Amino acid sequence: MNHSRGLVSLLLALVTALAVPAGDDNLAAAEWEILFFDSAFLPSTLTIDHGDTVRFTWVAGSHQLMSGLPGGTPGTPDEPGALFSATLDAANPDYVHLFGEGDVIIGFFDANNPAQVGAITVLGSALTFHVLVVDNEYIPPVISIFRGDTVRWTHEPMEMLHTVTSGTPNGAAGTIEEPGALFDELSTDSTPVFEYLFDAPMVLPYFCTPHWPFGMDGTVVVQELFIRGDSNSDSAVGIADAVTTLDYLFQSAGTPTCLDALDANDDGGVDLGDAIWTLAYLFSGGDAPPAPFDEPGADRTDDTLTCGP
Ligand SMILES: [Cu+2]
Repeated sequence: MNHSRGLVSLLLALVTALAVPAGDDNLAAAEWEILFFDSAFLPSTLTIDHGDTVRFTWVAGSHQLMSGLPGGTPGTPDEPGALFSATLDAANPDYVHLFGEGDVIIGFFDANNPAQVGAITVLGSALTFHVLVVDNEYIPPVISIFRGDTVRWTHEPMEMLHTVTSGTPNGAAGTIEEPGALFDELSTDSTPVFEYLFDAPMVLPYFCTPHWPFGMDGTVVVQELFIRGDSNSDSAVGIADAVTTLDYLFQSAGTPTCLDALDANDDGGVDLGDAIWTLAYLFSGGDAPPAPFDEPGADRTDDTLTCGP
């Protein structure tokens, strides 16, 4: 621990003495652009992730960008200007808005030309994953999701009767592996869809009661949501997180439960650069960790780091 504290002091001296390199934009949340022509937006509809930003850029004409809908109900997100309002003209050539909340559709329009309306669909963090129940198999047999996600098992038409039964055939009573502890559902032509929302991190095996002897089983891996940079999982990012990362890297401390959180710069690995990123963010004006940051969320980028269970 003392060594890590010493290293923190050294790194702090470095990050405050050196100019902090600007963050790689490729690592950050996406930025989208909507162009304002005389009498059209391009594009007028967008689908983005929550945490992304949209830049509304003036090209021609004079515009009054408003969120919501012309005549939208006061007190709702449709109320004109409830979320944002900005003049776009030659003197004010752009306006940038960060869409923090997901699972919403945000309308926008030009108050100078109210016939011009658009919409931005902001995806939330929870997703539904699909598993096909077919021919003595679950396809795909293993899925990795995050807490809050839903899995939907769909019975292939004309298939024989199957089940979607949590646990293992001989799982110990009182454990998550006990047969049917969480669910035990028929998968048939008359009951073709079963959905389950996973609200806790876990590794859950499941099987088909009639066909497990033929290898019909699967696994759902449910990862925990996390805040990037929050190495010690205390729901905030501070100097102790840099220490936790350094302890893990250099002090043979045990492996933290959420390695994804240690990847402060989201480059897919945990190394010294992550501790430096966190210290630079905290003490010398460096970029914040990429999403999920500030609020817990999922990292669905394709790296090998995981967060529990
Ligand atoms: Cu079956």
